[in-house]
Amino acid sequence: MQGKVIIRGLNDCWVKTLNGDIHNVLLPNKKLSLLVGDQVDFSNDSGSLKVVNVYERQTEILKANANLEPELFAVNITQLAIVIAPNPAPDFLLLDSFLCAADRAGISTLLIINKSDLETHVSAELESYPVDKVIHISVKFDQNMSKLLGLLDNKASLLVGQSGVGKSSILNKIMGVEIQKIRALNKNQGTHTTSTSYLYSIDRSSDIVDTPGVRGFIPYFKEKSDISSSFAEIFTHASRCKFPNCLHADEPNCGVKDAIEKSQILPSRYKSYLHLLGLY
Ligand SMILES: Nc1nc2c(ncn2[C@@H]2O[C@H](COP(=O)(O)OP(=O)(O)O)[C@@H](O)[C@H]2O)c(=O)[nH]1
Ligand SMILES: [Mg+2]
Ligand SMILES: [Zn+2]
Repeated sequence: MQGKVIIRGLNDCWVKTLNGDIHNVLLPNKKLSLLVGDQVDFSNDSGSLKVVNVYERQTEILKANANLEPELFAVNITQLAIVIAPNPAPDFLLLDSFLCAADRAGISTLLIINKSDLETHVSAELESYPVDKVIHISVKFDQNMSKLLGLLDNKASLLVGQSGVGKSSILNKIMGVEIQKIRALNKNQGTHTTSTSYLYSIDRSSDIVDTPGVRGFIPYFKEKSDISSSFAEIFTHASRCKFPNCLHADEPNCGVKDAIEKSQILPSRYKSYLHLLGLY
C-alpha cells in the first residue's frame, strides 16, 4: 500500500492512503529520515504494518541547527505560506529567514496578512515584499477566506508565522473538526502534540502542514555566499560591487550599500541579511 505521512511519531507514523484511510504504521528503525509529507510504501509484516519504502522527495526545506548543520524542516512542500499581522508586529528576521529557506528549496511564497479588520495595518513595505503572492484576510470577519482557499488549491502549503498572528484561527476556519480528529490520533499514543507537525488535507490535491518550532528558525546555508544569493534584490545589486567576493558588509564600492542609499533595497531586508551573515 502507498500513502502520505500525516504524523511522524518516534517509532511509528500515521499514513493516509489515496482513498483517505489512515493507518498506524511502524518504522523499520527510529533513525529513519521520515517527515510529515513523505510518500511511503507500507506492508503487513507479521501482523503489523511497516514502512518499506520512502519515495524521493520533490522538495526539502532545511533549517540550521545550533551548530549550523543542516536539518530537515519540511518535505514535499510546494508553497511556503507565511502569516503576519499588524499585531503582534512583524518579526522581519523570522520572515526573511523563511523566505531564504523557501528560495533555497525552490518553492513559491505566499504572504498572508491577517487581521485586516484592525485599525492599524502592517507597514507599507510589506505590500511590496519579495514574495510571489500577497493576500489580506481577516479570519475573525471571514474576509477573503475563499480567495485564500484558492491560493492553497493544488498546493502543499507549509503554514508558518510568529505566535499570535492567527495560524490556529486560519487552520480552524479551513479545516474545522478535521483538526481534532487528526490531533487525537497522536494523543492516544501519549506523544507531545505541541512538538509535532501535522498534515491536513483540504482536498485530494491540497494540503496544509502545521509545524511547531517556528520560533528562532535559522535557514541553512552551505556557503556564506549563499546568503546574499537568497536575497534576490541584494543579489541583483551585487553585480556592481568592486570585489567579486564582496559580502556587502564593510567593503568599499559596494553595489548593495549603494542601492540601500538609493532606497532600492529595504533596510529591514539588509538588516536581516547582516544578521544571518553574522551567524555564519
Ligand atoms: N482582530 C483579529 N484577531 C484575530 C484574527 N485572527 C486571529 N485573531 C486573534 O489573534 C489571537 C491569536 O490567534 P491564534 O490563531 O491563536 O494565533 P497563532 O498563535 O498564530 O496560532 C487570538 O486571540 C485570535 O482570536 C483576525 O482576523 N482579526
Ligand atoms: Mg497557534
Ligand atoms: Zn557588495
